[in-house]
Amino acid sequence: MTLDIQAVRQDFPILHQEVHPGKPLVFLDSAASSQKPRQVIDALEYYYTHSHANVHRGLHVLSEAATDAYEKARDKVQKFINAAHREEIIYTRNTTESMNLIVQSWGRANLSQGDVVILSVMEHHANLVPWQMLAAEKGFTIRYVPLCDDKTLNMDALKAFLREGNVKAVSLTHVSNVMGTVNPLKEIAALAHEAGAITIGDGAQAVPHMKVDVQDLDVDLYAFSGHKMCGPTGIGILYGKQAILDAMPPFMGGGDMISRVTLNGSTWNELPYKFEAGTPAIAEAVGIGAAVDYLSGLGMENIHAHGQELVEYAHDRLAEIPGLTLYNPDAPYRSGVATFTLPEAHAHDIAQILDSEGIAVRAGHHCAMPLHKEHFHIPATTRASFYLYNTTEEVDKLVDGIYKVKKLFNR
Ligand code: 7TS
Repeated sequence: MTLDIQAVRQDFPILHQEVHPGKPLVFLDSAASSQKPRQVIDALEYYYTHSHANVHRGLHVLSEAATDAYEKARDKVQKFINAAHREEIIYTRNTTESMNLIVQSWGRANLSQGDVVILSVMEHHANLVPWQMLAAEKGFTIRYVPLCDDKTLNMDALKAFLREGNVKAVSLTHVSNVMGTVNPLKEIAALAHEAGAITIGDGAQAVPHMKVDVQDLDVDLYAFSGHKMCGPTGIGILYGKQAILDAMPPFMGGGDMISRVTLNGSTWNELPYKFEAGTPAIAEAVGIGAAVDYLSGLGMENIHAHGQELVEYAHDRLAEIPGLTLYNPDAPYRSGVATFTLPEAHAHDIAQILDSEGIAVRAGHHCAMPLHKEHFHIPATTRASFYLYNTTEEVDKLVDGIYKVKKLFNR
């Protein structure tokens, strides 16, 4: 173990409770939303206790303190993903809002009939539905990259789509929230650029688990959520290369995003404020800054190594269970999740019985309906997802819980 997991667990107050009598919480649903360490909770409390006022508006002490905290958090996020400039970090509400911003701003300005946008069958709805909505209006074509038998992205198919021409954007998840497949985003960005397309990365499941360096990846736009990486809900990030963000029109109009307003029209503020209309999620921005400090303090390499170790262990243990089907690719292309079905029980029944044992997992299509229905041809899976506070003992409890499900259904 590269992390002192017991020490890490002490940082997360929520983990130390029984959710049913005699059943301590085993939280295996961090891909949906992670828990928060004391350090982040304290930062929120400190902010509200000492520094709150609106940002960028008042000349008084508290407004300056709030603005300072809000902007310092931006610097932390910039450093965390190695963006070249602080102006390239836009605060949004979550990955979903970041993707909608990209589609409605960049997409609306750049896409029309005859153009092609490449997505994949493994995308979360956040990187599917906004594109479909705009395509219905603008008439551009969406191509979906299929998967290989080993549940990795079919790179030959992606290359073939790029060769066909007219591709304006390749927008792909960095890590699948269902399979944990890690897509080779750096290689994909190079291929897309060669074909004259921009690359957009959905980093919701990547940033919490691995060192992400946006300059090394050379992605043009990249989205992620604070709440999946130990930060609060209500704060997300859109990273974009400065030249691309500069050329993009605003997504929302209102206060803060303007330079000058007259009754005949308005001009826009500079980056990043052009995309931050209205009073932003100030405390939540401070919270994501604290989360970045926390993760950096433990070391993303250590967090990644721990995640890999847990996932290997979980896959090995789950594979021993008779009849269980796993929906994860082989190493080294996987991260953070163990997703499965049992022939004898529906995914929701499995999750409910596991919950009665204190084990929190998620069941359903995990907002990846096409992957379930049109690729795997199944209605639902059960997903256990792991994070820095999980242990191999918790994986053992999951396995014991699954045996209990089998016993109940095979009576
Ligand atoms: N993209 C991916 C890959 C995700 O996993 C999620 C959330 C999103 C986008 C959307 O993030 P949000 O913060 O805007 O909601 N995924 C999940 C999940 O797997 N279970 O619950 C939410």
